[in-house]
Amino acid sequence: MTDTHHLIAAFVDELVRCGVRDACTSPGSRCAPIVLALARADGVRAHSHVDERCAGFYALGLAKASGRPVAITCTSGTAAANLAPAVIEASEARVPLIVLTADRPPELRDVGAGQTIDQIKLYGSAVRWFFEVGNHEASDERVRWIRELACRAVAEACGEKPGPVHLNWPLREPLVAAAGSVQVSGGRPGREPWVVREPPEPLPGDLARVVGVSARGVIVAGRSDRPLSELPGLAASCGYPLLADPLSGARSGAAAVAHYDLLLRDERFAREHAPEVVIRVGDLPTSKPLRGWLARLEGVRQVAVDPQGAWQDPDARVALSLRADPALLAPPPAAGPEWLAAWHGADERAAGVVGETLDGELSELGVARVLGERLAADATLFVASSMPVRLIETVWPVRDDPPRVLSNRGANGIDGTISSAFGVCPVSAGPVYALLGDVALAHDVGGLLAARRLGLALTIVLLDNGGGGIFDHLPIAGETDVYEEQIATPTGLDFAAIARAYGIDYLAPASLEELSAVLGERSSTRLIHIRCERAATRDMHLRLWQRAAGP
Ligand SMILES: Cc1ncc(C[n+]2csc(CCOP(=O)(O)OP(=O)(O)O)c2C)c(N)n1
Repeated sequence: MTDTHHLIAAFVDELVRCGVRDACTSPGSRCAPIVLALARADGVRAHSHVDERCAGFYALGLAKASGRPVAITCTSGTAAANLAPAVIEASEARVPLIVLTADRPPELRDVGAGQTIDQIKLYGSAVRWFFEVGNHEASDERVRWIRELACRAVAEACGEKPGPVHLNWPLREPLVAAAGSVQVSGGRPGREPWVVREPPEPLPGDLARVVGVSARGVIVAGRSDRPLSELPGLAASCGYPLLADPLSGARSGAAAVAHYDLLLRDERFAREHAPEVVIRVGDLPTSKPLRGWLARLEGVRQVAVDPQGAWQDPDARVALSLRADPALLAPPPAAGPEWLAAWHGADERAAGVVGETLDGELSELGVARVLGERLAADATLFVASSMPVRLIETVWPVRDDPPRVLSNRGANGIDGTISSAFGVCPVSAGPVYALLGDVALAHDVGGLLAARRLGLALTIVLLDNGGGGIFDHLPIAGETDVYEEQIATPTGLDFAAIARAYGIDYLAPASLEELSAVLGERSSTRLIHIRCERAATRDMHLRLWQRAAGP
């Protein structure tokens, strides 16, 4: 047992005082001092993972769902490199992670010692702050310093632009301290943090000042750090149609228009319903027709609202970047009622087209629709990049009590979806679901280990269409000599056997009714296997788009 163990124990104690409640660990020898401290600390749940890549994505899910920073540790070498995908997603999606990598001390670097790589600034510009911790004696002075370091790590991760921070810890032997031999020293009375950094004040935004006169406006809402639950009220009060991606948590209320993705495929509708002003809140929605429409609007004032003033403008159309909290917006002057009524009339017709086209069939769109109708208000759906995120955007209805929807849409990777969905489970009161494709499941199949090892209850809805269905909609699908093997990449996996291997329940409903009937149950993790054909899915999309685009 060394001074290092005392210092790490003080550091972890300080993380707890600063609001950290969960930590992810993975096995190793070099990281043992940090793993021991996290696993033995009061007030921290240590979630153990075999694979660091899974651990990173699990931590991401935990942090997204809890709204708290999550600590994560791993051993030296490629273990630390395996956290990179989750660190990058956390940076893009602005999620606070505190990454604590174990490293060899300086005398063992660059001299052929085992499991040693250059870990200095390993994650490059993806972290808000990097710090090489060094080795220190556990004097009162250094205990004070390490407590302040922990506060700073949390403050940087939860700062104006939240994101990951990286602390690299050179650790010398002995790496093990017996239970009860480490004292947690220092610390302010009453479990106060050593340093409190006031969070940035939420800024109000006055849309009345920005818009000025009564105008035909629309509000466009995408993924945000927290559900944009105030927007439906704001949109209703000014009569602006609310075009809200389910990821925004705002597809709700009297002004919401559910089927904008379909409506804006009709060029005439898009032209005739061009607004005079656009208020954009959060990330841009995924919908290609909506993005294209926003990009084409000429002479229309577009205002981007973001608490951190983030640039969400790939087409350079934003005229005003309003740094404001979406919860503190004063509405613009109301538009005339005929404006919203025109959108609603079209939305109702589009809902009819969706109903006719889906026709109660067990299809990818049908499954997405059932989830949108049936998931309870306290449920969370973790939705994969690729088609699942687009399916729900296309067919989810407007609901007064929508379930929470999360996704890894910062960097749009298909990796880590299972692990992130599992990370949501321990911090959610309601049931948790994942919706993903077969390639995404194959990518993170190791994430299934969390079900049994951590005793979690996740309902995985697998849309198994034999490869990456999204590519069937792209020009690459025409390159038939290479397409199937190199791009669509059907995996040929036996998912029932995979479920058995990981000790999770397996169901294969034969109809949407059977699917609906099992959605409510949950006591353990289960895989709901929906078999579908890529060609049939593509045809259904084409039918839907053609009908929506009108004669
Ligand atoms: C980590 C990562 N690798 C590759 C891609 C490119 N990619 C986008 S979608 C996709 C295929 C996904 O297939 P599947 O999960 O079966 O979903 P589907 O397209 O059928 O909805 C791939 C490989 C990505 N987004 N992220």
